[in-house]
Amino acid sequence: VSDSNRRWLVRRRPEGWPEVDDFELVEAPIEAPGEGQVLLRNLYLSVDPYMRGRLRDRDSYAPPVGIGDVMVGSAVAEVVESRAAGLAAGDVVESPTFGWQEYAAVDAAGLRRVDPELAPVSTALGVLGMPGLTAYFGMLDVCELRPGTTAVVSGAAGAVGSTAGQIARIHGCRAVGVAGSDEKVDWLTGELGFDAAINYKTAGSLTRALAAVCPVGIDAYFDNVGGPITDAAIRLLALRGRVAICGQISIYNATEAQTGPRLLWELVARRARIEGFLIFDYRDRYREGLEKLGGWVRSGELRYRETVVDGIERTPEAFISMMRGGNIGKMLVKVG
Ligand code: NAP
Ligand code: FER
Repeated sequence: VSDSNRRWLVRRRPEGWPEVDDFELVEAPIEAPGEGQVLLRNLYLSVDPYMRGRLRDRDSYAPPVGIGDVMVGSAVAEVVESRAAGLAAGDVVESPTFGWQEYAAVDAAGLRRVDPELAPVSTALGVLGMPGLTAYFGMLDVCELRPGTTAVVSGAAGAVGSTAGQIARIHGCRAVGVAGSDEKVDWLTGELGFDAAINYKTAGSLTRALAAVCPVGIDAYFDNVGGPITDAAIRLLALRGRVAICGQISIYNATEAQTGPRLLWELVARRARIEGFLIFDYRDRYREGLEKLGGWVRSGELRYRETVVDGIERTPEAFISMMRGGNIGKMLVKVG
């Protein structure tokens, strides 16, 4: 155990694409845990698209991160010292409020215990954590998958998308992915068993490319990205098609005001539905989701991949790289 806590503060709000210099690495003393708290040592830090929203000076589901504050983020961490019942030194937990730092003293009440026997502990930030649950509820609840139908996923090689497409397959659907490189497309149609996938950067007309692999239309579209990929998917919706808006990463760094949506007339004759959702609304069902996802991981039906960047000093770089598509599967920073 070192006696200094390296942590990343927000130096300024990004305009457009985030830069490493929007953050500042400082050293602080390690805090002592109070009553009901534990001192945690970070093992893996998650970098996620929602962080771009938290850097904006605008309230959403949570207030923005303040300038000079430790950047927000969840971590898988090890208990160093416990002043809380039920947790002991050496236990591994997931902390959604940990922040971009090496150590934190946090309330035990907000922690989820992670079982190292079940799977590598890093999965608690990916397939067996928030992204996996997002895929699970978005696909099953919002998209209402039915066997034999066609499900399209954008951002398909990322943490949420790679899980969402496999959940479609597990439920007897044709799974089609859209992703940003040939290596990602090969992973989806190879190891992950997607029925088809297209590289949106080289496909030419996205409507034509998607139509070719969805000859009878799209019954469920799980959208992580928005923009032209989503325009194409909406044009191809089948009768009573369902669209789950999970995220719109293609516009998170946009500096111009966005127009649209403007293809909504396509929903009329198809009696189609578009619905946004937020994972936090499913809190009461996380246990169900994690049991299902854990079962599929153990049986080998659900596979996952992680792109791991080594060292807390590279956290902003990892975050920016993820926003630019540098990850296959879940992007993580290995800290401890
Ligand atoms: P991720 O997919 O692992 O990483 C982001 C990916 O976005 C990149 O790898 C990149 O892959 C893709 N991307 C970046 N710019 C793009 C563009 N202009 N067009 C198309 N794709 C682009 O991230 P994640 O954590 O799984 O999150 C995926 C989405 O889910 C995000 O939109 C996120 O905000 C959303 N989300 C929502 C909830 C919720 O509760 N609603 C919860 C978690 C996540 P390519 O190489 O394919 O471009
Ligand atoms: C995300 C994108 C957006 C996410 C949450 C949001 C948990 C919420 C945005 C808002 O409330 O404005 O990836 O993940």
